[in-house]
Amino acid sequence: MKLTFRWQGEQDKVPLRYIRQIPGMTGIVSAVYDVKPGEVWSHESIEKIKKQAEDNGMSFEVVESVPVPEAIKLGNADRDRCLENFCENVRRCAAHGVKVICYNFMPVFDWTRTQLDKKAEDGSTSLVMYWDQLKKIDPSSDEIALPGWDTSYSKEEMAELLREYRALGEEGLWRNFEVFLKKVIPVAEESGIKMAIHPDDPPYSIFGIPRIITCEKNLDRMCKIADSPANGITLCTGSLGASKENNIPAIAEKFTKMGRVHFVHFRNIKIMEDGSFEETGHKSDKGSLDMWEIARTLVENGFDGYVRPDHGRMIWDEDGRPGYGLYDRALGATYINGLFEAAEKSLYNPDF
Ligand code: DNO
Repeated sequence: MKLTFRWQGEQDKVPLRYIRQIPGMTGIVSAVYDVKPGEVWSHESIEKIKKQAEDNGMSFEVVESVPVPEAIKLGNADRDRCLENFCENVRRCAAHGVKVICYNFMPVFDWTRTQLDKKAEDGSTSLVMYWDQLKKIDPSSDEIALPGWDTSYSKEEMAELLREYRALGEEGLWRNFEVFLKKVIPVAEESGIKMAIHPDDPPYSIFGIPRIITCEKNLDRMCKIADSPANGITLCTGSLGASKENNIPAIAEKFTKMGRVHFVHFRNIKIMEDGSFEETGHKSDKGSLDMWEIARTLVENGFDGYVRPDHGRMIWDEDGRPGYGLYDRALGATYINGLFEAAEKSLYNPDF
């Protein structure tokens, strides 16, 4: 396991010199943030991140994310140009030592939560998705917005996008995903890059917008479209785990055996009776996922890829981007170290 930490460039409140002090930290996960989705990243920008990481004793081998523009997901007139640019970004990342590219294929919104600062009993705050809060939002309104969503669209653009995606539906989105994979995976293969799709978060449709990277069956379908190790997965335990139907250790076992898990986002969530969920501390007994079982399964099936603590709670009065403070993610990192060390030692020494 190679322990990594997300760093959102110079705008990130967490300095690289702090990240390097987390025990076992080998590298950062980052991206070029000042270029619009669909455009090409400059060599200088990619090289700069690499240098910043290396100056701080770490590597930069995982990109999260190269964004997939709506033109590709919708398959509209600008698709071919955007696909060429996406492929060029894959080649350029490879040229600067990147090994894995995490991306997602979620229409319009990335992760969806209804509140970013829900206070827990111990005074910490975290991201939550409560159905009763979500139901209060009228999906036919052209003003739907949730905390954390992209605010760069005007109301009219947003309404139009929602309309187009609802018309496209799941099978339409699969068709456009197939076009994407058939074009990008051969380029990734040639460049030595492993693509690692991030599951939809949460893994079901919201407001009638299709979502397809949601479950084992759909991950299977995706793997078959381009049958190559370059066509892989970011196993985000908290995203897939937000559906009770997803058995995370079973998914981890299957796709690790297939050689398709290249990156792991390691976090816990607590699912409530009605399917709402809260992000919790990483430890197994804080949430619904058995984190030990997941770590052990990955190790026993030969996983040797990149792992990062995912969202953390806000603790110790830290002020920062919800989910991406230093303190709780650092605690998550040390927990990851503990679980993987135990799993590795017990695997190589059965008497352990
Ligand atoms: C949330 C992250 C996601 C992830 C993208 C990958 O904090 O896990 O935003 O970076 O979905 O493309």
